[in-house]
Amino acid sequence: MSLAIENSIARHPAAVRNDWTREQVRALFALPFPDLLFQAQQTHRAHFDPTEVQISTLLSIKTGGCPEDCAYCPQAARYDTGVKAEKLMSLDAVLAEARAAKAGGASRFCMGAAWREPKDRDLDAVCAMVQGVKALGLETCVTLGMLTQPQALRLKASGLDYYNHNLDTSPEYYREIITTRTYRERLDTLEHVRAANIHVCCGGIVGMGEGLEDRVGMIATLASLPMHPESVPINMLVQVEGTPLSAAQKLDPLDFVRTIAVARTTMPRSMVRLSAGREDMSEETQALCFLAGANSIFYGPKLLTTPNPERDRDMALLDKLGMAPMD
Ligand code: SAM
Ligand code: DTB
Ligand code: SF4
Repeated sequence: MSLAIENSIARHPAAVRNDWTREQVRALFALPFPDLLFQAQQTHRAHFDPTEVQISTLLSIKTGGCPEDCAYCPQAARYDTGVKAEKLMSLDAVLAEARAAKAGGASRFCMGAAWREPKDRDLDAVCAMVQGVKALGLETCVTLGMLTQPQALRLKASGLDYYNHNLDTSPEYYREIITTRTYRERLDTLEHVRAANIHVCCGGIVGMGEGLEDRVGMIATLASLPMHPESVPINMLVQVEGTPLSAAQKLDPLDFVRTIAVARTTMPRSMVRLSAGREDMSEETQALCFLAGANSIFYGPKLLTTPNPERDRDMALLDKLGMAPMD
């Protein structure tokens, strides 16, 4: 790292900048682990209580049968993964799950649909779900694929707090992962969400066989958006049999921790979410992720289609670490 950058970070560990270059992000990844973690912790503590973790519960409201070719995804119709295509869930069934999530301690309820993009008719139903979940006193989040500007405005009007739409990886590696929609289309959806005044939840996946430079490119792209996403999910690939990435080269857990630390350092005010992949992660790795600045998790025994740790296991881990869910 150049001395100027080092000095500027050291003097202002908490300053929000949207002009991160690849070189600067690369330099953070190259720091000795103790220096990177120290940096990330200073930044984290300037904005957050390091003992608090925001918890969200996920529900797949429309599972499987997706026309897209995302190489990691168990819900793509073209891969034989054993995930059965289902219809959109009913409002009542969704609200019953949301009530259970609230009783379990979640503060945000995230609803995911295996769509390329929502049809307007589907959006009516999702807007009713958002309204209903919000009325239970939960924050609302949905992830439905690409959105037009009018669709984003409709979701906002129904009370949506967050929209999740990931960049997934670097612009260069993206073409190895998805061919049925472009990186530019993803950025366009993010602009529509932002313009509708909905909070942005946007991150990516590591452990897809990408190189360090792709992790650099992904974080540099996120950290140089005009406004940082309020929430940045960092997923470790869940390898699913039948997907093209089922045997991808595994990522060293310490490189996962580094990715979290660089996300925290470059996006100081964002919630950095330790997302998919916790089921196969040791408690020690998860603890390091929290030390590196992760302050949010998905909570409950299922992500969308794959397993996540049981609630009591997570609560026991937080307790052991002297940490607690955020209100
Ligand atoms: N269909 C919508 C879309 O792609 O935007 C919404 C649902 S999609 C399943 C949401 C996100 O889940 C993807 O962008 C991807 O980052 C993440 N994801 C999907 N499969 C995953 C896997 N096997 N491991 C880790 N993350 C995964
Ligand atoms: C995100 O970044 N990770 C979540 C959420 N946003 C929607 C999804 C993870 C999905 C993991 C694979 C599955 O369970 O199907
Ligand atoms: Fe479809 Fe989303 Fe899965 Fe891609 S990530 S195949 S768009 S459900």
